[in-house]
This record gives sequence, structure tokens and C-alpha cells, in this order.
Amino acid sequence: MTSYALRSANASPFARKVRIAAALAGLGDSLKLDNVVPGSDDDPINQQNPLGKLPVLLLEDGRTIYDSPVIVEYLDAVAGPGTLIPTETDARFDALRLQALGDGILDAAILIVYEGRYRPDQEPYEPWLAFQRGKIERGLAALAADLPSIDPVTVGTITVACALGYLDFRKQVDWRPKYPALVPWLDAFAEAVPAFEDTRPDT
Ligand SMILES: N[C@@H](CCC(=O)N[C@@H](CS)C(=O)NCC(=O)O)C(=O)O
Repeated sequence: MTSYALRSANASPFARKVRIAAALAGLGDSLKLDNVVPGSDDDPINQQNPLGKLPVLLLEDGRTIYDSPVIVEYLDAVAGPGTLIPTETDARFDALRLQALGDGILDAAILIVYEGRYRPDQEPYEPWLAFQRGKIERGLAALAADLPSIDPVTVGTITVACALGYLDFRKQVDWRPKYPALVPWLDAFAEAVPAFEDTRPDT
């Protein structure tokens, strides 16, 4: 059986997206998690991805694949086109756009975390945090106004679920009271996709 290593981190929402996608594609057992050692000069992450970001998928022949949308595209190709990304044009671009929205929410949410992590000696710059929160809030409002179908589960809904899960985890935005329609949506997703619960970050 082909096996892949996934350069990963327990709390990474982008790695979570790939892990859920692999499970849904029936490739979960082929994926060996290899956690990046944060801040270590010995960790090869910068050679595996010049951007130094995870997740990165390592193929058996030495090639590396990044970033998470491209990894999911790869898993979809291996599992059979349409498994994670619909093949019909309208459904495909709905799913890919939904992924872009979820990824954008995650990028903003991560920048909020990094504002504290990488400038530890300075007060967080509130206008920058508000700018990022604005992206998250507008994204959530758009999702709540037009709840995406979870049948079938696609890369789009996987990414949105990971974005909501990350906001629960790091609490950048208190989304549950503000966008209540998203609460049963996430519950239904979690019920339909056991890998969501299986990949919940534990720190
Ligand atoms: N567009 C990338 C984003 C990945 C990303 O931001 N990963 C974070 C961890 S969740 C990271 O590696 N951050 C380190 C950095 O920005 O240097 C993807 O979808 O894979």
C-alpha cells in the first residue's frame, strides 16, 4: 500500500482539513502524521516547502506537495476524481470557492494568533486585529446567509468546518451566538463526518 507522510501539527486547521479529506477519500490509513518541530533549525520543513508552512504531503518518490488545496486536489485524483471535489463544473466551482472562503477565514484567524505570538514584547495592534476580524465576520455572515449543503461532503464544507473548529479552539471570534445558524450546521457536519471529531486538536 502506498504511504504518505503529512508534515503536520496537532492544532493546525489546514492539516486537519487534509486529514479529514484523506479519511473521506479512504486514504486515512495511508497517511502517517509527522509533526513539525516548531522553531527548530533541524526540522526540514523549509526544504520541503520553501514557504516554511504546513501541511506538506511527502510522496514515496521524494516529491513534496503543498499547500492544503493542492494536497486535497492530489488526494482527489488518487481516490478518483469527484471524491472530494465535484467534477461537474458548477458544483466544482461552488466547492472550490467555498474552500477559498474557509481558507481565507483561517488565514485571518491565524494572523490574529500570530500578532500575539510573533510580537510578544508589544501590545497587539488593535486596528490590525479588527481588520482581520472583519474578514472572519463577513465570511461567517455569508455562510450563515446561505448554508452550504453537506450532501455530498466536499473540500468546501470540510474547510468551513475546520474554520469553525479553529475559531472554537482559539476564540478569535465568538461566532456561536452571533451566527446561530452555523451551530446546527457544524453539528450536522460532525455527525456526517466522524473524522472531524477524530481530528479535534487537544492542546
Ligand atoms: N495556504 C496554506 C496555509 C498554511 C498555513 O498557514 N499553515 C500554518 C500552520 S496552520 C503555518 O505553517 N504557519 C507558519 C508560517 O506562516 O510560517 C495551506 O492551505 O496549506
